[in-house]
Amino acid sequence: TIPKFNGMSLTSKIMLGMVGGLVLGAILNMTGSASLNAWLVDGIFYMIGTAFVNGLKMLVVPLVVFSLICGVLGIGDIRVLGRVGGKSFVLYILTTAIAIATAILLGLLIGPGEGFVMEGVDTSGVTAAEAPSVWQVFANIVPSNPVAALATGDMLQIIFYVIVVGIAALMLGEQSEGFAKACEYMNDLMMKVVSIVMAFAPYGVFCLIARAFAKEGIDLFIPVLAYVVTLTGALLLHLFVTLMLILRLVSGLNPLTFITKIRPAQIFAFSTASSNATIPVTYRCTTQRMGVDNSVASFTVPFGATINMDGTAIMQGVATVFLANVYGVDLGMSGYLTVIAMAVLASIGTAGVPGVGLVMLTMVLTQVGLPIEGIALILGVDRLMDMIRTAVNITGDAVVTTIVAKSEGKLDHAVYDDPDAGIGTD
Ligand code: DAS
Repeated sequence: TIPKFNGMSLTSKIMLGMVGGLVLGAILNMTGSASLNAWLVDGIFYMIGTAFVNGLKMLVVPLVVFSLICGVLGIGDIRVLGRVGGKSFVLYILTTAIAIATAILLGLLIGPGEGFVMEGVDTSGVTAAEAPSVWQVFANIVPSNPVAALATGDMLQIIFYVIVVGIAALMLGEQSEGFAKACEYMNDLMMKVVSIVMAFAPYGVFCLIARAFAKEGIDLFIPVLAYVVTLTGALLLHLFVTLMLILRLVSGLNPLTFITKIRPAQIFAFSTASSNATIPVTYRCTTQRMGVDNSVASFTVPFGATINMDGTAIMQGVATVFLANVYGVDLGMSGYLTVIAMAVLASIGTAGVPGVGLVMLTMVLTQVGLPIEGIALILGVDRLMDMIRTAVNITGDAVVTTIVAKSEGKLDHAVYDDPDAGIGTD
């Protein structure tokens, strides 16, 4: 969990940073002198804001490597991996792709940020990166040089290589004990690094927002509200309609029972904004309240917390549409298809800790040629959005867990249908 400083939680410090930056930026926009802006806005605020954004990018590669290795090693028996892993992997990817497609459609429908083009930002250099052909994308998934992939942060290749290494480690059986322990430790270490960087978020947010509003003025806030409304709408749509429809159609189970029994895990996910921290609650909800057998949940729940992030993918879809509108860049169909592919793969690599979805967003934006500075506009509201999307993330994990258990004959219907099953274990 994020450390608390002098009583104020990090969440409230980030909110304070956002509001403070907004107010100061607006004042500087109305009254600031050229020299003041030169050394304050384009000096100190630029330096701290950029350093913070670099700090976020610094987390991506090591975080993905170790959280994903732990996800694969957590499997145990390779045969189990094949069947349960295969089913859950397909369902996780499918639900995430549906999530991001819904998000982009809703974003294009509502058009957050439209009509507001960031003045003074030279978008001539911002052209959507030419989406490579799908054959290239899949051929290039295999890294010719894994060290280069790590160095350049080529996420597709890193994810592929890490999964292969994980399977190899499983094949070595007991010999991999030490390796698995080391990966567990490195994973925990990386989570700590995330929390160190997130501790600077209030200051980074303050400087990024102050600079953005000093340059653009208060009317920048209006389109951000449109972003929040669009994103929240897309998240709720996925949570209460899409996921429940999939559960009903694929497994025939009663969605109302499910949504009642998963609530404790959703509340915990919302308050911690961390899928990883919620794993024990998601695990207990699916096993003791819904009757999923341990042999399935023990893999699909942590695996889902590692690779399945429907809420995060939705944020990345809406944020990309929003920033494309704000920077006046027309991504076109190929651009949005690239976003869907990258967001699905980025959500695979996002570890379930607070705020990392934003870190992955930098990768999606870079891929489509949008300036990552645009993140400043949504950073202030991201903490609240993170809490909502994390609840969506773990709901997606639980839906797939239940579907896979049912398909493997590993779901106890008596428990699922018993309204009082497992009460008191949450
Ligand atoms: N908060 C992350 C999670 O735990 C996801 C995100 O940051 O988008 O799911």
